[in-house]
Amino acid sequence: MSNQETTLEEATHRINQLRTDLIEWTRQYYVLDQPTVEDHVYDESYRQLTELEQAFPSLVTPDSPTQRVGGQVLPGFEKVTHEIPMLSLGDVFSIEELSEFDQRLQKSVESEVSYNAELKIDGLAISLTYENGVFIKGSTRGDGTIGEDITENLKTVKSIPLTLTEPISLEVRGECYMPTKAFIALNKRREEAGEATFANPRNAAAGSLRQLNTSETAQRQLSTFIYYLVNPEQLNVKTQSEALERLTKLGFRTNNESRVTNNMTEISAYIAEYQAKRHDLSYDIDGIVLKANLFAIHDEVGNTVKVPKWAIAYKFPPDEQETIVLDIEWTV
Ligand code: NMN
Repeated sequence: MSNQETTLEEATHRINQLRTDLIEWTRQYYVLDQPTVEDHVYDESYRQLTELEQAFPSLVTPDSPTQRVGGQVLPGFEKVTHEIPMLSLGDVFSIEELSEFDQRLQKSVESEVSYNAELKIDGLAISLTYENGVFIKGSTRGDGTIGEDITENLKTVKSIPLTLTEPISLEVRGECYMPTKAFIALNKRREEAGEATFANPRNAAAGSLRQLNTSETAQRQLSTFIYYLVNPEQLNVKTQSEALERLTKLGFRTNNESRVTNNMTEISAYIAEYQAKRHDLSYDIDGIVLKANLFAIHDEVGNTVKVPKWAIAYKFPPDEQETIVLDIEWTV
């Protein structure tokens, strides 16, 4: 397309079409892990959009796919107050302790409790705020009450939608992490450049999110799993498993390994399954999380000062690979 001959009207039309396609392809690729077009098709549309936006700068919008590359140099990170605190989770290290937690909860609500069992992703907790479907603020957990504004860094993370599929206002929380492959590649690049390597993907993700130059964050290939809807009544969902489905439809990446469990036998089976599979996953996990599936139970039992009473984390014991490393260190 020759830009000299392209009118503003034609450019607007073509840009809208390219953005619609690119946003949907990005969602399929980064959110659903199911690309529907080949890379060269995506790359060609991206190139056309970049060229048109260069020729018509007045048509560049903050939610354009081309704005994901970062480029801002931030003076620092402003503080953000979490109106609803970002609590951490209580944790246990054995099935017995988990069973005690379950019995306590069942007793306090006087009914049988089903749990949504989820993987505990080893990353950093983040909070995302949308206004009328547009991403306006992203922050770290910090001390739970006050975190840091990392909006510009999070805009470069491709699995975070800049616009939702519906124009609604909401806050969600989840985990930002570095996939194993990206972590290995990053450390290799750093080693070759004579730079210090990161000890684990979690540290690498933390360092990547706190870059003042956002184009550095953009290169780190971070990803996300969203696992919490702050006001579920807003979307009229009654359970955590329903909330996750709704979040996926809104455009968020959710983890598809979660499962509703109805008793300790099913919970133990889930734990055993993922303890065995953990090194086959493309990201690090350090345990599983159980959340009472019914939101009515969350409201009924509430939180302690620090942790919710309706959820618990079960941490995996050191596995064989780690044990081997420990043994080697021990004998050296
Ligand atoms: O930096 P971005 O634009 O996300 O692209 C990185 C790589 O990912 C490129 O090689 C691109 O082709 C690929 N990609 C492919 C699709 C697709 O639908 N095939 C979507 C997004 C990115």
